[in-house]
Amino acid sequence: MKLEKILAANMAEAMIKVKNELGSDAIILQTRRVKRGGFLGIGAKIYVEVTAMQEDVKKPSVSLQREQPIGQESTSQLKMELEDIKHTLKSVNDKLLSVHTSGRFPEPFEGIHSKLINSGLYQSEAASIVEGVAQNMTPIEARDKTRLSKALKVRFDDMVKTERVIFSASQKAIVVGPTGVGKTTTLAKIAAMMKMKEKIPLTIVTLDTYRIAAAQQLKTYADIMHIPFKVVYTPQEAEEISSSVKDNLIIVDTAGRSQKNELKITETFSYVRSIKPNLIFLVIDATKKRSDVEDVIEHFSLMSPTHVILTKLDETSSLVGILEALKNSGLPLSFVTNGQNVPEDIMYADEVNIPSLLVQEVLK
Ligand SMILES: Nc1nc2c(ncn2[C@@H]2O[C@H](COP(=O)(O)OP(=O)(O)OP(=O)(O)O)[C@@H](O)[C@H]2O)c(=O)[nH]1
Ligand SMILES: [Mg+2]
Repeated sequence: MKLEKILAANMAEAMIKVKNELGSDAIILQTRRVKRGGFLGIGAKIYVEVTAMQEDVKKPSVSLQREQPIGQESTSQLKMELEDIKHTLKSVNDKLLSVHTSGRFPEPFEGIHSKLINSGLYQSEAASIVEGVAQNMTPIEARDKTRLSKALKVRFDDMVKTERVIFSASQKAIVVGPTGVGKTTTLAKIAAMMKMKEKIPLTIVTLDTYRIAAAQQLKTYADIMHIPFKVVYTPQEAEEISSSVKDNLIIVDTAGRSQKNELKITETFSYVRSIKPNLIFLVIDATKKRSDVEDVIEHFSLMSPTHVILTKLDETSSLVGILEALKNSGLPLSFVTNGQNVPEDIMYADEVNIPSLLVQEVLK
């Protein structure tokens, strides 16, 4: 650093000297008036003293003089910026770790994919749902549960097909299905609904003569509700009743048939044919495995069901697979039941937000 003090008689002269000695880009650091010469202060002359330095060393030097405090500020500012950068790097790293996965999809999509499979979907069905969701959001966005729920719900909306059945006095409805799924109980619930809420005149018929207790169970319900009740023993009797009961909704109960017993299913079918029902409800127990439900749908297709009733929703925590099976069957869901109480534990399927139930199942 070339720093010089230049003494001159006045400022103009000082400037010329500075320029000559340090160049035209020299920086003036200080000017002051000083006394020089004389003796004991007598006869001294006033000069101008200029402290200047050459331009190339100006900045460090100036900053040393003037910017000491600013330098301290810069250090703490630098520290803060460094902290910021560290923080940002950490969160980027966290996010990268969160999207890292050994599965087919990044998390949280992989988790949903597994849940869907646990809930009864096949690999390809689960993947198609997850792909649909992942098309519209990033894995990071999917960490927002509300957003993810909405996207999943859109997929489940497509899965559920409901249809409200409008009963009338000219119809004949029959319930069929495997043993113990809730046919008789559900029939009693529907009968109560039609009689008390819809005020439709009706007759209850049972074809279940294999167990005395079965007919008795239904008769008890019919008696309590003051509904005519008939037991049918042969397909001919079934045909007679079907044609003789006029201006009444006829609701027919059948004996439970294992989906594995085709002979018995065919036997029930002969009764069903003679009644000529316009509504055939296949009753499916929601606590069963999807593969069982598919079996039931396949074997009871002989009866050409028009609708499905899903029972025991209160006892299941896994509906996704069953609803996919229903979707594939093309059969609309008409009612769901959610308890043993007659008549209250039944709802029209379109009254229940089934897609939301499915979302809960997957995100719980
Ligand atoms: N938790 C629960 N239990 C139900 C529901 N519906 C029916 N049940 C019960 O399931 C059992 C069988 O019901 P039923 O109505 O006798 O079944 P079913 O299909 O007529 O049986 P079978 O005539 O023997 O083939 C009974 O204990 C009912 O109370 C339901 O929605 N939830
Ligand atoms: Mg029964």
